[in-house]
Amino acid sequence: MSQSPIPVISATGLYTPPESISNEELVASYNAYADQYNAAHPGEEPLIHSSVEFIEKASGIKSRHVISKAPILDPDIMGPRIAPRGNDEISVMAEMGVAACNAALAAAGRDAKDVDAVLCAASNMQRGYPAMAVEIQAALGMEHGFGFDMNVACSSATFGIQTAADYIRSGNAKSVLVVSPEITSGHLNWRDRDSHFIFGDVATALLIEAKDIAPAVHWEILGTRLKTQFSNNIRNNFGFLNRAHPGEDGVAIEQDSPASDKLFMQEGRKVFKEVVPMVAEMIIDHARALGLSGADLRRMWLHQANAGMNRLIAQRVLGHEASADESPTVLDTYGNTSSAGSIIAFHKHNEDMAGGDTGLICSFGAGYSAGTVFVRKVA
Ligand code: CO8
Repeated sequence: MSQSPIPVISATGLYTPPESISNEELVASYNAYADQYNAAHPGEEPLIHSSVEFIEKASGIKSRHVISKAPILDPDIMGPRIAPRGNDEISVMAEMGVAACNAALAAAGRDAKDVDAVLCAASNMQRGYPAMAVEIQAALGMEHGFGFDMNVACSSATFGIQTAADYIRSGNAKSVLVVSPEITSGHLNWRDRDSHFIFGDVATALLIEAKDIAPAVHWEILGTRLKTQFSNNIRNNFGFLNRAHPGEDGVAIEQDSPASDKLFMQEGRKVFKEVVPMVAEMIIDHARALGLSGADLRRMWLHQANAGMNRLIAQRVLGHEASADESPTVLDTYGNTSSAGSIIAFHKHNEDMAGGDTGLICSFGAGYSAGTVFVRKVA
């Protein structure tokens, strides 16, 4: 009986927007807004200032990249402003995705014409249709195959990896791009003190291929596992039915209006408490099923939401406090980039590993959703 093809990660790609906002800049902007608001609303409960010290201590984030810096920092706007593009121009989200895909293709020495599928896996799509993935497929110059969008919030990329790996195993594709353009700045409420510091923009791409066509240096996918468990603790209520609600036009969303539930909102403390044990247990169970333990893991590329969550999860899995080498962070300069976070960590921190080293890519977030991808380097 012939064996099914083995899926591997052939290469990764990263697009980082050039502009970045430091905590100092972010807090100065929020505090100016709070002062303006308080002056305009005497007698109301005043808005309290945000603080650089709190942000760094609570999250580990020092700065974040964004695609439109000045309007985000303008207290009268506090959101990205992106010039509209015509239907014949590439969309912003596809453009970022294409940059990341091209970087992954170049790293693998693969021609886009030999790619069979594009999965655009991200927390927010710029539009409903045509699918972002199909636009990216065309912009890459692919001449065959298919693309579709998928959204599992912070776990979109790992869900994409398993989907791509299944296509490889079944013989439905030999070369698949999983691309995660995350424009989180568009859906973050920059006027919400509890969450205004969390997110950043970026795009990542993974090239998942059959081992027999992969470059000499690649990462064998030992196993993938996915989990979802419904929770309202991370949510936004933005959607195409908003305009069906009386009194709302579903388009303009003021960040301090009642419609701000159409932007990102969360019960951060509950998320922290519920997700840490869920993910640690999932990693340990999956490792055991693969005949692995924490001691076999050379490195964990964890979802980048919060440094404290990662510290606790890594400790439970490894049995000791993880070093920066065992569980690298990119939170300090990228913030939470949703599905892209663990992929940025993998992209930036894998070259020093040796053939035979084993690692774990792991995501967790809204849904709740979580994904584990165990990989072994072949070099
Ligand atoms: N500055 C100063 N003080 C502050 C600030 C601030 N900015 N914000 C809150 N505080 C104060 C609070 O008022 C509170 O004060 P008091 O004790 O007097 O009441 C105190 O600080 C503590 O507040 P919290 O309990 O909220 O603070 P925590 O220590 O819990 O830290 C975190 C907050 C960092 C949010 C933490 O709870 C956390 O990381 N939780 C998990 C978050 C997480 O991982 N979420 C995942 C969401 S991402 C995802 O799934 C993808 C969604 C799709 C992307 C959408 C794009 C927008």
